[in-house]
This record gives sequence, C-alpha cells and structure tokens, in this order.
Amino acid sequence: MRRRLLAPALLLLATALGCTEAGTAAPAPGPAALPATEPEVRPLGRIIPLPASVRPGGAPYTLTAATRIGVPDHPGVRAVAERLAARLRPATGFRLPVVTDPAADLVLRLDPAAGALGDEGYELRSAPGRLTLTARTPAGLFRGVQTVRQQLPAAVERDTAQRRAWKIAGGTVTDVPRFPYRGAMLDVARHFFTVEEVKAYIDRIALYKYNALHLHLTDDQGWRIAIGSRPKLTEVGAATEVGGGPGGFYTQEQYKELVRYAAAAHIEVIPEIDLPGHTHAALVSYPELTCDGKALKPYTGIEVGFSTLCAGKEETYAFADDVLREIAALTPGRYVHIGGDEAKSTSPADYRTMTDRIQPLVTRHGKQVMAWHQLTGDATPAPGALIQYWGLDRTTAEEKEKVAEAARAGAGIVVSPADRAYLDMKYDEDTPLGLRWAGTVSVERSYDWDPATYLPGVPRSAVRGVEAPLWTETLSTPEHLDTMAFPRLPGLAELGWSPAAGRDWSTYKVRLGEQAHRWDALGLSWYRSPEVPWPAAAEPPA
Ligand code: IFG
Repeated sequence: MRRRLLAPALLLLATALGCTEAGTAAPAPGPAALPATEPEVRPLGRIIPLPASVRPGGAPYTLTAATRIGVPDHPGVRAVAERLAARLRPATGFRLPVVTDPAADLVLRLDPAAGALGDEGYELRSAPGRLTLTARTPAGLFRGVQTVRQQLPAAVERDTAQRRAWKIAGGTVTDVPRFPYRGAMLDVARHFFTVEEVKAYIDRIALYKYNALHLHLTDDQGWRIAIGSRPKLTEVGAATEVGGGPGGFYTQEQYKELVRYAAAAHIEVIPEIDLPGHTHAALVSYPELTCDGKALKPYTGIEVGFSTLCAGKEETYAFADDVLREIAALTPGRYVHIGGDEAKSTSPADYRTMTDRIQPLVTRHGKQVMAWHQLTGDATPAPGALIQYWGLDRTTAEEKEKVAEAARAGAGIVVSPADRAYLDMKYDEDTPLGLRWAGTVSVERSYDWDPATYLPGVPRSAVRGVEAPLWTETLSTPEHLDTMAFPRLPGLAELGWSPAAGRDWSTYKVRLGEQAHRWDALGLSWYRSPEVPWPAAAEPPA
C-alpha cells in the first residue's frame, strides 16, 4: 500500500479516526465480499469441517410442517433427535415430532454393521421427501446432525420463526473424522466463567464437531472446582481472578451438570489440575503446602512460573491424592490433565520426584494421564499418557525430540502449538484483546498447518489430534471469548476432522466467510478479520 502523507491537521484527524497508524490510509480492503445472502440451497458439503466424501445429486430434501423425525427405540438416538428437533423448531415453527416410525421423512438410524463409519462417522442421504442419517453410534448421528444444521440456511439457528424454505441439497455425504481427539480448552482460572457461559461455549464447539472440552480449572489466580476434602481451595482459592474480580467456582453438582451437558453433545470433559507449577491459589489456601510454610497473598496478575508444590513434603502427595481422587470421581471421561507446564520454580529433580508420585495417583483413581509436553522433558509420562504439545516454531529441536521420544515410547500426542492454535493470541498488532508472547496468529496461520506432520520424529500413529486452547488472562466476558474464537475455532476443527487432501486456505476462507450468516443468527461477537471474504451484509452484532 503506497503511503500517502497527510497534511498535519488531516494527519491528526486521521489518527483520531483510528487509522492504523499516523500518516497511512486505512488498511487495504479484504478479499472481495461474498453475496449478501446465502444461496437458496447450500451446495452439499460446503460446510465446516469439510466432509470426507460428498456426492451431490438429485433434488433437495425439504423440511416441512409435516416433517416427522424417525428414530429406533433407542434412548441415545432419541436424545440426538430431540436435540435436533429443539434446535429446528423455533426458526421453522414446525412441530417436528420425534416418532419411532421408519416411514418418517427425516430418519436417524443406527447401523452396527457400518464399520467404516467408526465411532463418530455418519452417512447423510438427502432426496425429495426423505433425509436419512446413518451411523454406528449416537455420537456419529450427533456429528451428522451438525452437518444437517449447516446444510440448512443459517436462519435456522434463530430463535424466532423465519418465513423461508428449509432445503438440504440432494446427494450423499459419507463422513468420518481424521483424528480421534478434537479438543477445545477453556481457561476458567484466570477469569471465571459461569456454568451457563461454559454451556454456551460447549454449544459453539459442538457445531464444529469437537469432541473434547479441556477445562483449565486451577492456576495461580484461582481454584475453580470444589474439593470436599479440601474446602479452603474454594473458600479461599476461588475468591480471586486476574484483575481482582470476584472469581468464583463450580460446586461438584454444577460441575456434574457441565459434564452432563457436554456428554449430551458427545463431548468428553477433561479437567485440568495444573501441578506442580501454576499452584499459587492452592498454596494460598493451604500454606502448609509451601516448602517454608509461610502464608501467601492471593495473586491477580498475569505472570507465570513463580509457584511450585514442595517435593520434600508428604503434604504435597496427600493434597494431590485428595484432589485427584475427587476429580476422577467427577470424570466419566478417560483423562485427567495434570498440567506440568512452566514449573520454573521447581528444580528438575523435584519436578521428576513429584510427577513420578502424582501420575500413579491418576491411574490409581481409574483415569489416564494427560499433561503438557514438559512431562516428556524432566519426567517420564505414565503408560498410555496423552501429551499435549504447546511449543512454537522457536521451540528447540531437543525439546521437540523429547516429545518424539515419548511418542515412540507409546505416548499419544495432541498438537496445540502456541503460535498456531492458541486462540488467546492476538490476530494482529491491532487486536485489543489477547496476548502476543507467541507472536500474532492470523486466521490463515491458525489454519494453514498439518497436525499429522507438524512435530518431527513423531510417528503419524501417535498423533491423536489437535486442540484449540483459549487462555483468559485478558478475556473476561463471553463476547471476548467469541471474538478470539471466531473466526479461528472452526479452522482448527477442520484440521482435526477433515482429510488433509483438498484442504487449502484459498477455498477454505470462502467457506469460512459463509459461516458469518450463522454466527449472526447465533448472535456471536465474531471478529471481522480482513483476511476473510465476508458476506456484504453480515455485520457482527453491535
Ligand atoms: N502459557 C501458559 C498458560 C497461559 C498461556 C497464555 C501453557 C501450557 C501461556 N501455559 O500455555 O497458563 O498463561 O497464552
């Protein structure tokens, strides 16, 4: 862009008007806009994540006032159907009864013999008068329902009756996920988010076929989950958050409600109790856990790496056992995440001592260990552990090699590079929210990489998938979460779900731009990135 020098007075005005910087014109306009309105019928497969196989053909299926949703006599399938009906009723105004009648026009069916569909795959067949979703499991039907939603006009997401036709393009979609682990992480420790706000985030990730919600429950600034045997963790440790706000916590009943709500979307909740670092809130609550036993003051800043449990004290392991026992009992999922990151105040020897004694507590309580990749550095991951990589381009080769060694020794790897997948990274220099210690992460940069080949020396078979962490040092409202997650969250879902072949930024960004109609219908406070061709009329809510 040619720099046009502005007369000083004009320069002042231009700056006041918020031009990107004094003396330059507004940034170059983004890619050409998309049509202001959606097509009458969305082409089959023009959704996110991109399905594995799409065979368009024939006339569309039309949802009508007479539509009935047919299910077998199976509670899991009926639950998926009821959720679909509940989603579609407000905008269509149709009754959409769920019936056990195979002659219904919208049918959800299980086919245990459809082995190729695996645990989450589905087949969608759409034709005049009949739409059939087939899967091996209710989870597969739930993933297929997200495709049904996205094939319908975005207006279907609205909660008031919309006068329009509800057509789904004709043809067949046969779809299976590339990776078994497709996670989104929400940090509720730096800033606390209520049960309703977390449920809203679950709704958002469910639309993009995520299947894991990693909840970062504890950190220096706050402890967010009640532990019956350690009441001070919430009496004291939950009373703060970054910036000095009131903080908060989940009772065990509230936490169970979150787990249930996620399970209804076939999303596994993975609780993280970050140890031995990131433990200041626990140390404030129980001073006997510090090596010198001195009482500490709550911390509401955003520094990291200054806290540690004490390897030489038996209290440490009694504490860890109390917490991990109760967390495991609240977790129907396979994993408990024990953190392990940024233990900068823990000696390597102490780190190994504590992780060697803490990991068996997880397995003793019937769960598998998940941890940040530092566990492969100064310690040895427990058998069957899931290691979450959060390094970045500048991470040293030896640190990456430690992860590769663990992978070759049997650990599963979840890839969430900070300079690709961290949704709390600023989009660019001008993003008001977020951090930038890993650099800025544009929409394209968050999409244009491959989890399967990202880490050198990690066997393809060890890569279980991808995760999109959203840290909340600078984010305190649901709107903040939406602004940082949209438009980057859907792209990471596609990296986890879609085949690598056929995925490229130039075509993806058009499918992404089309999603804006849906985000408007859902009322999301999304960021209108200049990288993406948005529909002419789609404006984020004021
Ligand atoms: N790194 C810390 C987080 C958070 C993050 C913010 C990890 C594993 C920086 N650890 O990411 O607690 O502060 O971007």
